[in-house]
Amino acid sequence: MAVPVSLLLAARSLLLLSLSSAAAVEVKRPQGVSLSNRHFYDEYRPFTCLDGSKTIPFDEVNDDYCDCKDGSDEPGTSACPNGSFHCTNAGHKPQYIPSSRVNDGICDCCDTTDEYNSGASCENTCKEQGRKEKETLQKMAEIAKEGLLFKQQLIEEAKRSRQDKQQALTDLQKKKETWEANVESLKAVKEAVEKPELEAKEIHKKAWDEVQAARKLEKEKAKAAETFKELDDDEDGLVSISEIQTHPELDSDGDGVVSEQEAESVLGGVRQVDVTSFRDAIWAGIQDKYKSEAAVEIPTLPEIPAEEVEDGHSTPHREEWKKDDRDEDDDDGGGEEHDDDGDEDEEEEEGGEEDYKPNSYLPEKQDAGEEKMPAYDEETRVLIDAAEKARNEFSEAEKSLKEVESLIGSIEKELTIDFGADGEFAYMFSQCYEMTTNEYVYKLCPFNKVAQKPKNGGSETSLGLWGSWAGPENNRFSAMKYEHGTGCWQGPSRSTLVKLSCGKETAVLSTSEPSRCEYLMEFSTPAFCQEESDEEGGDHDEL
Ligand code: MAN
Repeated sequence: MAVPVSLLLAARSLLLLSLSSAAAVEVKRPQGVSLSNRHFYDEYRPFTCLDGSKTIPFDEVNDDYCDCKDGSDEPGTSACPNGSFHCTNAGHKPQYIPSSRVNDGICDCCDTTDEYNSGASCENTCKEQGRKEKETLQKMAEIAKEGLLFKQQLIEEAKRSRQDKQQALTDLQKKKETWEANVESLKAVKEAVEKPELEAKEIHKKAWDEVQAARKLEKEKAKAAETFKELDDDEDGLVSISEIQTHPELDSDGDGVVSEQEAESVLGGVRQVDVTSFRDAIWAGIQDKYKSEAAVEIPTLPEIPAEEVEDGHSTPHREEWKKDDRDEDDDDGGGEEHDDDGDEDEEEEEGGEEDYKPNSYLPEKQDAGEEKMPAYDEETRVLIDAAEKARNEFSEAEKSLKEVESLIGSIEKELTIDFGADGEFAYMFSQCYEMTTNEYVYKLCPFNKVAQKPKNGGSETSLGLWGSWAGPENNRFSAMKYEHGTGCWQGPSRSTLVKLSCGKETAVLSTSEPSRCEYLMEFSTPAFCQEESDEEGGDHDEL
């Protein structure tokens, strides 16, 4: 039956010891020498120090004078500072103690042999200690036995789960291919239906742009006609040179007066124009300069000292209006508006009259700029709906493909992790185990991360991400290393070494921080319970 190596070895040692110690009573050897070293101490020959450095007559062994550098000539006295005294400890474990403790009045060996000449009253406790140790070992052996049974189940489970995962991976690869094909064909469908959709939308938009352009033209015409009416002071249906001259802003040479020639030039070289010529040939040339006679003055303006206005220190409010107006002009591409917008023009000029009506003007201004494109016609709607549907189907397919790819990615990742010689550690993947100390809750999620969280609230600190197995070469799975956790202030990033032991339960047994930001965890798991192996046998009786 399989029992853990360590326990069997210990039990075997006990047995060997009781046998060897029984024999030791019979075999003559110097004080403090073990049975296996006895042959070095032959009373019929000179003694050679165990390090080979010197040979002395045998009667100088244990003569309370240190001859050998390695202390080997005085195993049974305290003469050599580096000597070792062997106690056989029959009934328990043999032991070496520093020979300085020999006959020092303190009982070190359970068989009392270290105090053979001190008069100390020592009691032989080897049997009792051996019994206790045996009990402990038996308990441990039982645990290991049960642990090993668990481990077998874990291995079986890991095998099954690995096969399931591999099967799932194969299925998912197939699904992925299907989704890839789906995505491709749905993309083609989408592109095919988006083309007529775009064309129809463009046609709709173009038609709307045309309507808007026509409306704008109408507005401009109306504005021209309105201006004509305003200029035609004598209402004879013609705008004449003298009527142009009443508008000093149309002066071109900067002398503040519109001369006859200037007025004639404004009128395109004639003395008077009718409404059609004005609208078609004159208005565009003067509309930027022209100030409507109905233009309003902004009420706050007169209160602003001239220097301030010049210095650019006028009130922001007014500046805002001016800016709005300029924006509006830009939007309109310099064109004029029909009647409704007349107020706006009035407002933008500073020399306006008292009929300034900001409240009636503002909403109209907004309405004019924000007229919405009418809804699509039925035919376009049908095309848009079809394209919309194709887009949805395409993006759903893309989503499904991404999901499948991410599943494949995580299964592949899991399959590459080293879960032990027989996959026995696989069961703890995607599990977490916690341990609470006075200050923190520690969390170990094997093959993933270690974290620490203050018990009384606060955020989690990473004590490392899964790095690698970190046991010695002949026992690699005895420790795990988690690295690159949260950086330690003025120090390295946090890391954790997890030492594994055999146990029936999977649990964190202890946590500590042996050096700042370097953590140590003891972790028990049945997966670490091991069977006896021949290489690990041997007599542990010696140095
Ligand atoms: C936190 C914890 C401790 C650590 C210190 C280092 O308080 O992570 O474990 O020693 O930071 O500053």
